[in-house]
Amino acid sequence: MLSRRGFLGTAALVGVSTVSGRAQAATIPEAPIMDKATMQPPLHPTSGPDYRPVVTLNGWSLPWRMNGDWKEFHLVAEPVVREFADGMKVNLWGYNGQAPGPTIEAVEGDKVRIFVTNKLPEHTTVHWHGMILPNGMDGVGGLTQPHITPGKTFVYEFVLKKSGTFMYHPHSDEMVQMAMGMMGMFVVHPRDPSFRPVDRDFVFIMSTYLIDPGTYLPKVNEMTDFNMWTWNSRVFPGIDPLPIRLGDKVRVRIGNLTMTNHPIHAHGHDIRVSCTDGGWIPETAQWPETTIDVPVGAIRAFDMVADNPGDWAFHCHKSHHTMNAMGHDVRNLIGVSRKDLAKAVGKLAPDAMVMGETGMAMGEMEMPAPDNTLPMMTGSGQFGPIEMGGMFTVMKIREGLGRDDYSDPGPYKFPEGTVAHEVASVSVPPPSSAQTKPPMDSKRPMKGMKHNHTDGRKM
Ligand SMILES: [Cu+2]
Repeated sequence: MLSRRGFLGTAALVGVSTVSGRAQAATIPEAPIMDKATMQPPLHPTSGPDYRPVVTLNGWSLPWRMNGDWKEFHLVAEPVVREFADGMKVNLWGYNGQAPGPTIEAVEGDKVRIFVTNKLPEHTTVHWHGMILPNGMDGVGGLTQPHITPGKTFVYEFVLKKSGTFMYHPHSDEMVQMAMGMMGMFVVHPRDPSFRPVDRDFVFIMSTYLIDPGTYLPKVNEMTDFNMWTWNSRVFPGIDPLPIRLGDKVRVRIGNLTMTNHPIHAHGHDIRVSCTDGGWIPETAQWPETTIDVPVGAIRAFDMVADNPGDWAFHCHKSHHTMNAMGHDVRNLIGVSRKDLAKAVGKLAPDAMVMGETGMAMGEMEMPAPDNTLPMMTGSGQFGPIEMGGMFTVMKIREGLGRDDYSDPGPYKFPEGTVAHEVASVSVPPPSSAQTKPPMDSKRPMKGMKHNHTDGRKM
């Protein structure tokens, strides 16, 4: 919920257009603050042209007020605590209480006035990624404007020339500020509501972090070796599912402000790129896909018809990106006797993790977990462990969901006889351990090694 920390609430903010005159025009609208990382219901417009609002995974849309014919928003850049999933909180920088910041929604042709207050310990700016606007509103510190020093408020004013999907982020000490989570999505709805309308419109932005297990702060100088792959600074199982009514037309808009591309894969449906940060793709130029690559510093929105009921996995297809911390720098020990190796490794590095001898599936990895981190793969479904993390969630397509109902409908009830199952009459013997042993005598005790019992906590 929005906190009322001295601020106007949604209802009070939206559609208020009473202010006019020099004194009032100089006032700055209150800045709503969000204190939760759960998906907030869509924010329907109560003034101006109508549109179907988006829903931000684990996020919210920023309320505004009308001031004459200007739509006014107020972003506050500030340190925040973001929960990545149950069991892990991270000190980030963000906007209005969360990282990423709230989604800004407006309509093509709107005049927007966006106040930005800097409550960070260093200067910042806001760049409106993909927007066609006057040069002096582009938010590049030093190049197109002075940096916003701590404690100051700047105002950006521009007209939204085109509809589509955009982002905002600092252009000021970028490496640090984006690595600390400063970013958000900016959706501009078409002025003509009959232009490619959809029933459900989801939004999220991708960011990555290197956060050592047991610590609370990202290492901002890292360029390639991240261990937290997030959608809206959340990781599975902390990422909201996408509840969808069977038959709905669905749009998913995805921004990428990480250091690498993400091939986003939808199960059970074909999807088509409908929009990028450059604009709408003509329908004649679209083609069916099941995986859409989202390049660095770019947006891909895809449309689909949700005509296949079920719990459909929806994830980045880079397998390391559906893992949480501690999944890296682990040696491949498939086929190696773990008993001897765990002893040897445990002696040298008591907290080290040893890959299971048959793989890394749930139950094969054992080690004590430090505070404030997450198992590398986790989550469970109605049939057992899901063994995922990071950039993974589920499209839950169900008959008869209410129009604005985004609550989790629970696990899918599979029609009888439609689930893959064990065949009782055919039995294949499991590989004997002798077949997978390395060609050395692993039974011989290793010199100087003692048993090192862990506390048995499973990953
Ligand atoms: Cu990825």
